[in-house]
Amino acid sequence: MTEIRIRNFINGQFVEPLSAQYLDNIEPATGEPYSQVADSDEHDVDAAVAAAEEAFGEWSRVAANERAKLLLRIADLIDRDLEKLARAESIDTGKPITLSRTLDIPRAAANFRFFATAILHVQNEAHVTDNLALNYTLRQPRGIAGLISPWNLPLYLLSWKIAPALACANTIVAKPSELTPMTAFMLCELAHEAGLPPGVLNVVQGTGPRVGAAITAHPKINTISFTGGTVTGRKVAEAGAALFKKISLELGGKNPTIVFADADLNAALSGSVRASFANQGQVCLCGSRLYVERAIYDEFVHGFIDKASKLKQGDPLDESTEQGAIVSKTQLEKIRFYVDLAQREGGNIALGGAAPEPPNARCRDGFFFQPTVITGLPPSCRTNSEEIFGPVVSIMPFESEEEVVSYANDCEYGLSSSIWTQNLNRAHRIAEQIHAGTVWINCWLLRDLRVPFGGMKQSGVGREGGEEALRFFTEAKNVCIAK
Ligand code: TXE
Repeated sequence: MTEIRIRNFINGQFVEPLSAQYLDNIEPATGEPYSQVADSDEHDVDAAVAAAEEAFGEWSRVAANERAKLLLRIADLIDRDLEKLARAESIDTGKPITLSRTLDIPRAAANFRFFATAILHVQNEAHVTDNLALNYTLRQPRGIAGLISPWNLPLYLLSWKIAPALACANTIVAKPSELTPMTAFMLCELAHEAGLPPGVLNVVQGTGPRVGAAITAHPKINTISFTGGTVTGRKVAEAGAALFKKISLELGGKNPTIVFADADLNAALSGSVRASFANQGQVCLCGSRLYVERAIYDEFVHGFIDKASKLKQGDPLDESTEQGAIVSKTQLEKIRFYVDLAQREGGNIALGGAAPEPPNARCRDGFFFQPTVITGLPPSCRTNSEEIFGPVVSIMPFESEEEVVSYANDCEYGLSSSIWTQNLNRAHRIAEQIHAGTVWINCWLLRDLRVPFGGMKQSGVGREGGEEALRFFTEAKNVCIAK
């Protein structure tokens, strides 16, 4: 299998990295390399930028209707290849194939459809300045967009950037995570098959420090959309700021889930177990701090542990698996570190806390970790403040609304939160006070592609989604005509 070589896609062609170097691409479920990924560098980025620059002239003049047709064709091809893509993503990431098939890949197609049609409904503003002038706003493509994405939802998050950038008539130099390069590689084939002109979408594979840093530092790439960790986000922001780039950063989270005693207990249990452990806790929106009102604390913790202990861990390619592998050895070690730290900080491991028995012989060296529940931690400690990004949740009791709001906000992140209560007034009251870009009430991860999406504090800068994305990938120009 390691003869599969994931190459760059530049100017409509698959090409070797100029250095001819490749990295092993490890399958998380087995711990073994299953393909090779181009270990590109700044010279490949230069070649991609040259292609994107050359393509921009014509592409930026293609009618919106034609761009929409191309994006819709890509969406149809993703649907056609759903099974192939889901399997590839499951192998690449370690996530259960059912999750790829039902969530990640269909949503990638939905992203292309959403922005294909959104671009047809854009309105331009006009402002009449008394009897002096008429102003109108032109929204024009910005040029070359640099798109950098992470490993947790590789095709979904990359398409969430590619689709609006193309819809707005930009050209692209994209870099998927070196840990999960396969679906971006497959997407290039589909874009080619759909008839996307050469140079409009370029994908350079490789590591963050070599390819990602070259993209953020490239003077001809004036727009950067990045999703990843906060530490990397800071580097991207610093490099981009020096060149006055327009930057959107979607970073980490340490999201609170708040359960009141008046919640629908069954719904809150199912919702919070899902929020804690979806994709082995490797979703930036996962709830990793769970606050439960004292009156139902014992009953809730009991029910939560019961449900979490029944999640079926297994080979990601097994149809019945609900918890797959952790994306990499490094990430697994990070999770282990935090579980040890939690114990040193006074926490009690109420469930999990270790690697499970390997589910089968194929997976004996895979990166697995049990769903883990920690109780007894003080609200402010490192385990409750730092992003772990794994199947680890800390459950704590609270007494009052005021107290739980202060716990929820006592954090440097502010990406999302979910609140479980039947009291509508309280739900609105709390939603207003929580410092987070998204507040879910009696649900989690319910996404409407039109809503602004992004984080507060160290969870990011800027908003993606719907209108926000169309604004991000265009430059507003005012034309003022004197009367
Ligand atoms: O992510 P990185 P890593 C969090 C999570 C995880 C931690 C580190 O807590 O444990 O981040 O994960 C590219 N210039 N999240 O190291 O490095 C990199 O190649 C430009 C949260 O795997 O942030 C990849 O394509 N780019 C998160 C992308 O940045 C650089 C999802 C993200 O990788 C770069 C992933 C550089 N100097 C991790 N260095 C979320 N919020 O969804 C790396 N990259």
